[in-house]
Amino acid sequence: MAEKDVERTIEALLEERRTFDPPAEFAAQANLNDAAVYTQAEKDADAWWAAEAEHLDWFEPWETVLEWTPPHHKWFIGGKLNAAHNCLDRHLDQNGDRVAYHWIGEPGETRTITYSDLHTEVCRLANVLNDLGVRKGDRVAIYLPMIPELPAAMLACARIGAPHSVVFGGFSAESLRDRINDAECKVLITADGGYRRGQVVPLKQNADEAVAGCPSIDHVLVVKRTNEDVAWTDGRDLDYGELVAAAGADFPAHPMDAEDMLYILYTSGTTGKPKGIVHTTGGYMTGVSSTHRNIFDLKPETDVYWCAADIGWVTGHSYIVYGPLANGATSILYEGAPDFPDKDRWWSIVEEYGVTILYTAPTAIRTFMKWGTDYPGKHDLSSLRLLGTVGEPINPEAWVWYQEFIGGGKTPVVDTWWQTETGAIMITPLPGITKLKPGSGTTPYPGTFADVVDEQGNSVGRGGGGYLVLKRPAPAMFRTIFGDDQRYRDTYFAKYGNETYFPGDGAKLDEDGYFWLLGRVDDVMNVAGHRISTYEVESALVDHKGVAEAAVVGRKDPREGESIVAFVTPKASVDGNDELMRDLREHVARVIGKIARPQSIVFTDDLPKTRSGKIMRRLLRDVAEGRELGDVTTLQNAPILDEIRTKAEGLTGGDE
Ligand code: 6R9
Repeated sequence: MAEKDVERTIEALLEERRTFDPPAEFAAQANLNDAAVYTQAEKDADAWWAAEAEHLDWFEPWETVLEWTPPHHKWFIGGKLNAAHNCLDRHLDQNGDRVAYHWIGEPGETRTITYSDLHTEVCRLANVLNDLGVRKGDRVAIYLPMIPELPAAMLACARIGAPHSVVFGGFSAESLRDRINDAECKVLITADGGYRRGQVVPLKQNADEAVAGCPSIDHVLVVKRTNEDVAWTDGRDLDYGELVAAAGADFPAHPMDAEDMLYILYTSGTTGKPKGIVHTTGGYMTGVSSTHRNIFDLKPETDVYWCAADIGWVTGHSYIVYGPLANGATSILYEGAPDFPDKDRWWSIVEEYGVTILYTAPTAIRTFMKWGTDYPGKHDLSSLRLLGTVGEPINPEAWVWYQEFIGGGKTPVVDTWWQTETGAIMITPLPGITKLKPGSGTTPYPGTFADVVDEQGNSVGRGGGGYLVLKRPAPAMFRTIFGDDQRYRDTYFAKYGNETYFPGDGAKLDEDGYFWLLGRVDDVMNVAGHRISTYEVESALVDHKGVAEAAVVGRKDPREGESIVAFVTPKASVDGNDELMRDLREHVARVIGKIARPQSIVFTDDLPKTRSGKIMRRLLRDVAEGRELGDVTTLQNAPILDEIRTKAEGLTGGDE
């Protein structure tokens, strides 16, 4: 097949047939509905961000919006504010009784937490931490399940000016220890345990194991969540509930410099030790509150907003805690798994609480597709008016399914591209303005400058593909890697120079200038000299009616460079047999071209995923090439790999 044909057919897939204009009714009431916002922000990005920053409460105004000394950047120089004050105190006069979180525990209990309740809890906890010697600049580790004490702990730290380092509750003792030691945290806030799929996760036990190797930790504050017996080290371990109940309910929010550190969040690189991503206060709060208000079209008086991520990830930091609280939103906070006690748990929550905005990840959507439409079908989901997705490229089929079966065929779906490093959403539709194309993150958020470039850094232009870059800093972007600025420079700025941030993702620009995010560049395959992204082949597979989820990797092939191996999860009622295999190969040949046809297909009930739900193609590549598996510590479902490996055994011998 000629190269041009390949390009054309791949583009044909990418130029998804369907487009969706903003529904007129939605646009009429949207927070942003005039496309002039894009041109204005492009002309004067500093003015745009300054206007967005004005939505926050500042103790002292800033003098300079942006000071850019590439690769570093500082925002709102001279300004003073406090993140906890912005999330809590400023709402109290008017809206102290508004619900901040409807909390739902996995076993079924609930708690309603108003802004004023949360404020009191945070002030008391700040007093407890202060009594333990935590001062501005000291780091505090947080290792908690999805309970209200988690946002409270983050905000108590923010109130003092002590950067927090939240470690996801699903991480092991070893991961926790490495992260505590890297940031030299003084105090750890954890719980006896948490609930997941009806089981107790032994957080305190992990914490004990970790802290045994953490010389910087003076105290461990323990929330009693499960009330099971746990080991106790007198003097070091303290009962969170007892201390908070006894503490004073006043604690002034410390005025922080706009550039003071708000938190560190570790993200695992593909290799090496995790990177401590550093976020500061003024720019971060501006970015998350602006994007949350505009992209989710938040109406704080009436919306019930649910970001179903875990707070342990950046999505939870920005869009469960800081963004929504800064905007005075009412959120759902759900502790557990989507299939406990049954596979309709989320939909029963949406129905019961009248959720209006739902933000989740493609991996969850594809799982719901696999389970079938009966589960959402049992519930009234008509309260939903806007859906969002983040974390991975969303296949057009999954996007359309989401809109159809969850959004009732009427809601806009915002596909939001961003990273732990960027702090806030960077490429996204604005639901009252943007014409949507399923599978495309559409265009950069106002005040954000992105492009797609080739290996040398030249713009590929409309219709081309290459590497995604950001050409100008945005306020919520990270400032450095904790304790390792050289790694900051090497990882993100070595490729294209100090002025151009390289996120590590591949992308295409279509004829309308829409961005199609293709995932990590490490995942791009080279088939007979053609660069084909795993996303494109996966989308073609998921486009088949029998398929719920697919992961595609390239396997070294002496003849073709790489040959394509697909790992496919059929929908619940579908058999993964030879006929389906033949069908799928033909289907891919038809939608993309013969060149993209998988040489081998392995059917599997599940795919290896990180704990935040991203498919780990690197491990599937190891399986496909019959190698020993690489680092599996961030894997959520390790047993599935053995199963896949057994099924894939025949593969390594070469051709079919
Ligand atoms: C927020 C978050 C970042 C990586 C990013 C990219 C992938 C995220 C995406 C997306 C395509 C989207 N990613 N959103 N790819 N479309 N809408 O996920 O942060 O965990 O740091 O991951 O996730 O590859 O580079 P993080």
